[in-house]
Amino acid sequence: MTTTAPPGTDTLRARAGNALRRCGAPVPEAGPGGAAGGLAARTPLTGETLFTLPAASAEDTGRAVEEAAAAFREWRTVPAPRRGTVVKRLGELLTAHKEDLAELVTVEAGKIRSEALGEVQEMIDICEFAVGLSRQLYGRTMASERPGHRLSESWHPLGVVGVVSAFNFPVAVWSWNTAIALVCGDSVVWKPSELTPLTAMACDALLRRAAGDSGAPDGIHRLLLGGRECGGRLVDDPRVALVSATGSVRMGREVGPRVAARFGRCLLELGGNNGAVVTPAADLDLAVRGIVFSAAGTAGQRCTSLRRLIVHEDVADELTERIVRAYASLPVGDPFRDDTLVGPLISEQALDAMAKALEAAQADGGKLLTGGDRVLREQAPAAAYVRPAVVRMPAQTAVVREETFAPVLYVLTYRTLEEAIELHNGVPQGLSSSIFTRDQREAERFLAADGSDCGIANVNIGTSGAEIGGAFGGEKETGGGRESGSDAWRAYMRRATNTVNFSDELPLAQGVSFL
Ligand code: UN1
Repeated sequence: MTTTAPPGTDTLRARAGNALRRCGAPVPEAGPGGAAGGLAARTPLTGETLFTLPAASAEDTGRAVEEAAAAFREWRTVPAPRRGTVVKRLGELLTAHKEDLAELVTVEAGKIRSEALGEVQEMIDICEFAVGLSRQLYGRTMASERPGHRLSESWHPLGVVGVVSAFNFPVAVWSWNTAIALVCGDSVVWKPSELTPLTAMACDALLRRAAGDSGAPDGIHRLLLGGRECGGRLVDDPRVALVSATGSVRMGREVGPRVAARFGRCLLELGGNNGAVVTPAADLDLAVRGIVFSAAGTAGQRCTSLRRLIVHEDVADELTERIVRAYASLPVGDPFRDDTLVGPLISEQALDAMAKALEAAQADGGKLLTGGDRVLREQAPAAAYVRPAVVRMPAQTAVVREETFAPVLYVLTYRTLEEAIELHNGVPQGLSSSIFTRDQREAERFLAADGSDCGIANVNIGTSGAEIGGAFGGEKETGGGRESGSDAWRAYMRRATNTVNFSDELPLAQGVSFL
């Protein structure tokens, strides 16, 4: 099992600086320290600080929202297909700067190259989707019950969209929201994770350029770099019509009621605790590959990461053994190397959370089959490299029902499919799920109304790696929001129902007579 040390912080700083420069973003002041209240841009590759950035003040936040609100008043009257040209240009710029953005994603979020490039591809894909959508923001025409009347609905731009995004998809989730919001006629104020300000600066620079090239008002996008207070100001600002927030359930519990209290709209994409059922009819070769990618890929730091494996007892030993063997050959370390498959965790806190979960699982009778050990401690003492873990559990105990944002895969066994579905749904979160089987009845049973209770339910693929064409999001504590494809755009617009009377009479609905 190989481990490779990351490049040094100076090299990473130079790489990030060059990528920012090529994207047309300002290159911040180098080094640690910095002004009090400043934001440290750090890299999980070494755990050290690359740059120090000024954090947005309360006035900066107010100004950003004001400018976005002013731009919205103009932008909403631009025909949607013309709004699409900004997103088309953004997609071209993202394509031209794919390598640069991927470089920043690796430096800042620690993703391996292939996944970092995949994340930027996801941005390009959503831009293409949104451009097509800019000509398809369809409303319905309904049959009016009254003669000489026409009943229809129109979709109008909503207002300023506040996007609060997480570190693990530092750019793709922004693009899902922004590409769609822009064609819908909204303006965007973005508060990225304070762990990933550099990727955000690069995206903001590229979007500014796209807006300039397409003649769109500059205020359609504003970036706010800051911490919790900054996000809080966005959440409470009555000029922000929609708050689209990705993060923990704890964050969502706070954001949801605060936005609701001012009758704003919320789109929440919170925790996942995703499960996969493997039946005796599964193709185990395929299942092993799907499971290892979903559970250990991205170092278990996707909200769609696989955390619970629910295996039929007849195949549990064989499958577990094969997974443990596959884990043994996973190279952990420098995410820039083509042969690395597992990069660092985002922080030492994530490592602590993982260690605590493993401890709790073992106290509950779980057997740690592989992983959990910290590596590269000498080469990168401030970083958090760890081998992905697999734990065989006797039951779905409290720790299994919690989301630990780290590569821990719990293995549970079942006897009947009913039991498997019950175990699967027996957690508070409801984002993604899958079943591995070649038996169509089992697959359909899992997808039926009383099957998986998640927003995403897959067959013969893992829980992660969704395409942008579908609506993305989940139920229960995941928050109920839907982003990205399908008709998720509706959350970014307001619907007006229009009744037009083109007759000389005034018949009232429901047969009411008056005057
Ligand atoms: C997230 O982890 O917040 O389905 C988003 C996936 C990616 C998106 C994940 N397309 O894994």
